[in-house]
Amino acid sequence: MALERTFSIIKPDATRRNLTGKVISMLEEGGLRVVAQKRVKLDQAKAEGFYAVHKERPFFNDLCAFMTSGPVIVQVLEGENAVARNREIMGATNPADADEGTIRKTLAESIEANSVHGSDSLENAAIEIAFFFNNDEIVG
Ligand code: IDP
Ligand code: MG
Repeated sequence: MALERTFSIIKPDATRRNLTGKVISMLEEGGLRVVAQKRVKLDQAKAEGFYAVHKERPFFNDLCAFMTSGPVIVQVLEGENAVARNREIMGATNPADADEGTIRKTLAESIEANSVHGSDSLENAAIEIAFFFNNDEIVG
């Protein structure tokens, strides 16, 4: 087991429905600790930069429009195997495929408006954390 940090976003569909606290509770109950957090509104450039890896995908423009449609909560989560653990707590990308009890099964509206983002590897977690946070904003 390894203590890791991962990057998380509570997406606009969740902030719009006032589910910020519900999502944080599910993360904490899953064994993760919020060690940095802020509420921000992404602009087009920030959303496109964050999702640059998806720029050739057919849903890229819709995804960036969705992610700039309202406030988001960006977070650094810490815990044992935090990257994989967070992906388990989140559930599958499409809420229809997500396991019972996961955030996406419980809360998500659609494959796009799926309530949370979570890094998919330790390497990407470090890149994504640095995209939003300075080191002095992360307090473990
Ligand atoms: P992930 O968030 O589970 O890692 P990714 O494949 O990295 O899934 O996709 C990034 C985000 O793009 C998803 O969370 C979702 O919001 C959106 N997305 C993924 N696939 C589709 C799709 O087929 N249609 C619309 N939006 C999608
Ligand atoms: Mg992904």
